[in-house]
Amino acid sequence: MLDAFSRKAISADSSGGFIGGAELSQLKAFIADGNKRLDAVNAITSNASCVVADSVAGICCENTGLTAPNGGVYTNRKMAACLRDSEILLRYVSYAVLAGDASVLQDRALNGLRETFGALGVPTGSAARAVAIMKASACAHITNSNDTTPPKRKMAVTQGDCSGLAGEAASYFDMVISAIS
Ligand SMILES: CCC1=C(C)/C(=C/C2=NC(=C\c3[nH]c(/C=C4\NC(=O)[C@H](C)[C@H]4CC)c(C)c3CCC(=O)O)/C(CCC(=O)O)=C2C)NC1=O
Repeated sequence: MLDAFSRKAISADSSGGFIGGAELSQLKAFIADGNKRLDAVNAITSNASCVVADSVAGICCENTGLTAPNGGVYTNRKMAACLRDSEILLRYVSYAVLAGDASVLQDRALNGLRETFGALGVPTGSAARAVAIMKASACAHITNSNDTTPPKRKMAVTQGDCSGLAGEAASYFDMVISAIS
C-alpha cells in the first residue's frame, strides 16, 4: 500500500536522489489541500449507500434485461452481490482519494477483477456503466454541486474549489472502468 508520500520516496530512491524541490512543493500542496481532501473523502463516505443504490438502480432502469430471468442481477443473491461489489469499488476509490494514490485500489480491488467478472458471467459493460454513474454522483458530492444529480443532498462544509479533487476522484473511477472494460 502506498500514498503520495511513499511514492515520492520510492521514486527518489530509484534514481538514488534526494526528494527534490519540485516533489516537495507537490507534497506541500498535498498537505495544504488536506482539509479539502478529507472533506472529499467524507463526501463519498457519508453518501456511499445512496451513491451505490443509485448506480445499480440506474443500470437496472437503463437495461431491464438485468433483472429479467438470467439477467446479471436476477435473483436477490445476485442483486446483493452487485450492490456489494459497487460498494467495495466505491470504498477503494475513497481510499485512493485519501492517499492521493491509486495503488491500493489497483492492487487490492482491480487486479484480476475483469477475469473474475468474466468467469462469473457478470456483464462488464453494465458494471462499467454502474461505476460511471457512481463517478458522476460522487464527483457532484465532492464539489457539493449535486443540484441536478439525484441524490440532492448537500453537505455543510466550508465553500471552496474542489474541482481538482473531483477530477482526481474521477481519474480513479476511470481506472476502475478501464480495468473491467
Ligand atoms: C477485493 C475486492 C473484491 C471485489 C471487487 C469482488 C468481486 C466479486 N464479485 C463477485 C460476484 C458478483 N458480482 C456481481 C455484480 C454485478 N452483476 C451485474 O449484473 C452488475 C452489472 C454488477 C453490479 C454492478 C454479481 C451479480 C455477482 C454474483 C455472480 C454469481 O454468483 O452468479 C464475486 C464472486 C464471489 C461472490 O459472489 O461473492 C467476487 C469475488 N470481490 C472482492 O473481494
